[in-house]
Amino acid sequence: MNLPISLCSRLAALAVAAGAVLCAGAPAASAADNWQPGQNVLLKTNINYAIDDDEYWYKNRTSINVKSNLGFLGYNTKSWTKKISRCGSDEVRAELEFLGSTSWTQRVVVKVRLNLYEGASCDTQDLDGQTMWHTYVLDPGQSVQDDIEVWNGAEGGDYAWTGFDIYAQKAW
Ligand SMILES: [Ca+2]
Ligand SMILES: [Ca+2]
Repeated sequence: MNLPISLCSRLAALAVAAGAVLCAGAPAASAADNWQPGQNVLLKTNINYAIDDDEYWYKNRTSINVKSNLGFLGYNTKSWTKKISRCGSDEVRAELEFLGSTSWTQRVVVKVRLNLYEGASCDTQDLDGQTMWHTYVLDPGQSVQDDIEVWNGAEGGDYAWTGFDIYAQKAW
């Protein structure tokens, strides 16, 4: 007997609800195929900070560029966190927080959020602002650019902006 729709289409329709389509011919992540066991990816970043310390009569802006290696990811290193912070006007600290991991499909997953601390000094632990996590998925060799901003949600008009890129350099 002939089915009105193919078995594949039926499976696909069912799978949509589960968030996956399993039929042959579906697009696959091919760029990650060359990431072999024992190979690592070195994540690098280039960050531009703009940090505003809101004083009574004026805003004092500090602009800083930071280039840094975030760490390796691969078959042996599955995850890490790294925080890179800079201070403006001796009392407002913008901290870009990175959470890197290797997915089960061997892709690089980087989550980024921006934290703003403001207090009596650059060492203050008074967290006055925090963004949601921004998630980026990369294959080896790929990069991404974005920017994130955060306000002091507790007091005053302090503000921080970061524009950054993240590069998943093949370490092989
Ligand atoms: Ca201030
Ligand atoms: Ca504060």
